[in-house]
Amino acid sequence: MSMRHSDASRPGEASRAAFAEDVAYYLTQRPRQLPSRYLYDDLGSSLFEAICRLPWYRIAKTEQSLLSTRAGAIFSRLPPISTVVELGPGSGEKLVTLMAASPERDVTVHLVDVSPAALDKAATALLAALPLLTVAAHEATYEAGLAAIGGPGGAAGHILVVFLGSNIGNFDPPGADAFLRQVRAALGHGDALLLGTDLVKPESELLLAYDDPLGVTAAFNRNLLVRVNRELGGDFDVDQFAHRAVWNAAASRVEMHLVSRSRQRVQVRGAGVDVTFDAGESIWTESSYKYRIDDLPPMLDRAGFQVIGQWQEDGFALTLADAR
Ligand code: AVI
Repeated sequence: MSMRHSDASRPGEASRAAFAEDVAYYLTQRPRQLPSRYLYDDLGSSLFEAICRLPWYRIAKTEQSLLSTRAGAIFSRLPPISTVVELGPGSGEKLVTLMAASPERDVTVHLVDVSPAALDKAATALLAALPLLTVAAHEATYEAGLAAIGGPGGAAGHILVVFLGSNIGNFDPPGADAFLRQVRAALGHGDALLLGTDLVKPESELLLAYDDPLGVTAAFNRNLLVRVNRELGGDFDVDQFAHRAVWNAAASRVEMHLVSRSRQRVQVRGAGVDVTFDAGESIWTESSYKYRIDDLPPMLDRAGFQVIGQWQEDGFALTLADAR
C-alpha cells in the first residue's frame, strides 16, 4: 500500500515565497550565493540522475555496489527492524537493494522528499520489487518528515533511518551536526542510522566528478538560473554564466560556482532583486563536503550515535550507527 502525506497546507505557494525570500537574501550576500536545494526542479532532478550515470561521478554506483554486497551484514548488526525511513530516496533503487536483504518482510517504509516525482518513482520501484512492504510517501523536508514519523516510540518496533548518496555532504559541518542531532531526536535507543559519505580523494578525481567532460554538471548548475528566470521572473542571461568547480582543501569541500563572463545587470522581479555582477564575480551554488573515514565516528558520536559497522569501497563509505 502506498500513501501520500503532504506536510504543507499550500506547498506550491509556500515554497515559491520561500524561494523568492532565499533568492533575495543569498544573491545579495558577499560572496553571492544561491542555496543548493533549489537545484532540484524537474529538469535539475533529471540532470542529477544523468550525473549519477556519468563515469566520472562514482558516488551512486559505488554506493549501490556496497549495498548489494553488504546489505546482509548491515541487517545482521541490527535488531529486528519494523520501520525504515529514507530521507531523499532518489529513484528508490538503493532502498530496493537494501530491503531485499531484510530478514523482516513486514516492514513499513517511509520515503521523505520535497519532490513528488521522486516519491512516486521510489514508491513504485519499491512496491514492484518488494510487494509485501508498506510504503508511505511524505512530500516534506527531511526535518518535517522525521517529525511526522513520530519521535522516539512513535513506531511499533525498531527504526532504521537511511541517509545515502553523500547528501550529508551538502550541509556545512555545523549544519551536518545539527541535522544528525535532529535525526537522533526522532529515534529511541536501539534504533539506527545508515549514512553514506563520499571520502576525500585526489583533487583531479574530484574535479572531474564535478566538472565532467560532457557538461552535464554544468547544465545541472546553470539550470538554477533557468529556474530563477521561470519561477521568479528573472532575466539571467544563462550563457553569460560559466560553471566552475573548485576543490577547497582547507574546508574539505568541492564548491560549485556560476561565474559571470562579463559585467552585467540582473533583475529578478519576483524577488525584488536588482544586482550588477562584475566580470569574474561568482554565485556560489553548492558545497559538497568530503570526509576522512576517521571523521565519521566522532561526528556521529557528537549527535548521540555509536558506530557499529563501517564499509568502504572506491573512496566511499557506508557507516551504520545505533542510537545510544
Ligand atoms: C546530491 N549531492 C550529494 C550531490 C553531490 O555530490 O554533492 C549533488 C551534485 N552536485 C554536483 N554533482 C552532484
